[in-house]
Amino acid sequence: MLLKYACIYFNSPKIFLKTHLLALFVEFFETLAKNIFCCYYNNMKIRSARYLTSVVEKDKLLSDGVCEFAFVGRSNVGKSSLINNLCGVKGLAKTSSSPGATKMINYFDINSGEARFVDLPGYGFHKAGKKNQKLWAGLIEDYLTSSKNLKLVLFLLDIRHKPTELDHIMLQFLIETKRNFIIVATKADKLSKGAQHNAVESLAKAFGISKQIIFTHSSLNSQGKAEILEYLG
Ligand SMILES: Nc1nc2c(ncn2[C@@H]2O[C@H](COP(=O)(O)OP(=O)(O)OP(=O)(O)O)[C@@H](O)[C@H]2O)c(=O)[nH]1
Ligand SMILES: [Mg+2]
Repeated sequence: MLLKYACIYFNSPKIFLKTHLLALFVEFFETLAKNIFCCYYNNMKIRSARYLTSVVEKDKLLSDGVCEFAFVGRSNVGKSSLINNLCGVKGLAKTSSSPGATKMINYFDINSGEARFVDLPGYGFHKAGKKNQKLWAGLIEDYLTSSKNLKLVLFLLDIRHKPTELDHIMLQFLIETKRNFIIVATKADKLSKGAQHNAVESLAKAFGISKQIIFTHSSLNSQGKAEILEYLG
């Protein structure tokens, strides 16, 4: 790039000025696009992460143009743990060994307004009671259908288990609502590398999707963290 500018400059200062101004112009609009449309990340480097707010009503969902990454999946699959691991902050999102820990839509600010992580309540937890399950399903659906700033859904599945009926319903929902998504196969530390490989093959087959959008992850040893962050970037 520098060499190109040098050649242009020595051949014609006027052309250089024009080219330089054009480059500045392009750079300005790229920065503007990055901030407004949140689609020009080069690399997601999480420098800071903090809890922002929690929401239980559709009309309180945030809609201020900051791009969002949402974490969905069954209760206890490891959504909040994944958020904590990606952010490198223990206890940022509340985790629990009993399913049903996340009962609201919890927003986390990334890099002071650059992006947001959205921790959604889990589905399929029968002990939550019918009323709560309905409330949570409604919240998840409201968020996934109405969020204008949702850039990517991280759809989590426990690497040890076959997708449930509800997981298949979620997959169909994401496809029908045309959401970009990746699959994160969680708790990878529970399986050997060979078994992980087989589990990813079976998952791709069961869902009819490419293995390229399936990431394995462990919040215990951070396996897959770098690859997921690179994809988010
Ligand atoms: N071994 C292992 N355990 C994990 C991993 N990720 C999460 N867990 C455990 O799984 C349990 C549930 O984790 P959470 O992160 O709270 O799961 P969640 O999906 O947010 O659950 P809900 O909020 O109830 O929907 C906790 O006991 C975690 O410590 C992992 O990668 N490896
Ligand atoms: Mg949770």
